[in-house]
Amino acid sequence: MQLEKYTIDQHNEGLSASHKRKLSALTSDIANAEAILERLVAFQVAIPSWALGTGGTRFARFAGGGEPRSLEEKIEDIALLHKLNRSSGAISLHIPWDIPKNGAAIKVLAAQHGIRFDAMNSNTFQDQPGQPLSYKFGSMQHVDKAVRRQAVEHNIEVIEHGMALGSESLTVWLSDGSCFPGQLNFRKAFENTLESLQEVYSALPDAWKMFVEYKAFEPNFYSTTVGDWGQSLLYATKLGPKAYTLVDLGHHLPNANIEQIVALLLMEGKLGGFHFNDSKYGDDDLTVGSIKPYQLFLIFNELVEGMDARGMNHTTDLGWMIDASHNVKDPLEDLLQSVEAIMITYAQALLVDRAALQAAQQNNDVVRAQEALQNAFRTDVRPLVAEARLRAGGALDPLQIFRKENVREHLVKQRGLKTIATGL
Ligand code: PSV
Ligand code: MN
Ligand code: MN
Repeated sequence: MQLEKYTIDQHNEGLSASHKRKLSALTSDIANAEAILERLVAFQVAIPSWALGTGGTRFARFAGGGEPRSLEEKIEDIALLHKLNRSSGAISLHIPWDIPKNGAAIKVLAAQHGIRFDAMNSNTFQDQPGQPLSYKFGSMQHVDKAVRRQAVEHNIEVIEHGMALGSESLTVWLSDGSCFPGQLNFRKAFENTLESLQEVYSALPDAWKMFVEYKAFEPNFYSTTVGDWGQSLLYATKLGPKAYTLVDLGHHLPNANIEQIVALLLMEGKLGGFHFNDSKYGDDDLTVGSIKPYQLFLIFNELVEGMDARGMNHTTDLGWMIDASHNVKDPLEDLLQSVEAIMITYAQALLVDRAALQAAQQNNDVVRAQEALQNAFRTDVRPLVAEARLRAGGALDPLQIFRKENVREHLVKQRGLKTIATGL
């Protein structure tokens, strides 16, 4: 579906007066508004190829209409998001859910829409049709070297697909672990996994990074072989300078202090990137910022502080990816909400009065420290985020235009009512 530039311009004109009013009320109180705007315009979040269709639970999947039926259509959907918000200029692919049959052509198609390829994801947590050996009892941790070899070879293939697309990172998430005490020798499982990861690491091209994603539980419910940030950091440290930890917000035990994890990984130079989502109970993969927006703010606060302390580039030095997908919303509307939540939170973190916070910390002034954070968190920065979108050529209110232009209805007409997106 084509969304013409003049449609966006018209929409922006309609909202212009009220936007200007809100923006000037907000920026009159902010000293560094222009610097924040510049950073917001530059910031890009990768859309996961598996989030463009309705997700399911283990009980049911209620497919929506007009879902993308191919990788090409997924890229078209992301192009639409990017046209509206100008902050979704990247895609993260899952192999083999979204195998590019012709990598060069896919790369060109994506580039036409200003979309680049962020981390490639391998998949050794499912058996694929025709696969010789099963991952029922793990992949890289497996007691049988032949299974481990198969998992390593798959990862190397994923790297090759990524090279054709211009990606420069590989995310390895392993579901390996055990369901019952005694099932696994923890040390041997770790050593096997490390050896397998080392083999993949040695196949990484020079400019590439490897992200080791951890997860506390599920699908294994007694132990997970990359179960927390400590274990991920251990692997990443042993692997070498191209290996980093990837933080998925839904992968912790309840109430974990994720912002502290982020601060320490950054300090060690070992934070690789993010899978953004939100959760109330476990790995719920809900819309970013929908459940615990203050936690997200505290994470971004550490990110901004830690990246600035290390002189890192906010946009390019970490992998910013969404990993959310669920049952009841239009996936594209949901992704617009997730990206908006990330931009709002990033803007709030940029707004924190760092000097006031540092002074409060130095003087053990707990009340002022809390105020410094909450002043920023309680500021409605939406006009700033909208202004950044406007300056980048996007829409002041992406969701409004999505509904007004009947985007989903057009997609249903084009692709049909009963569509099943590839992937999950
Ligand atoms: C696992 O829960 C995970 O977070 C990993 O990132 C996977 O690649 C993704 O979800 C999709 O299942
Ligand atoms: Mn994830
Ligand atoms: Mn997950």
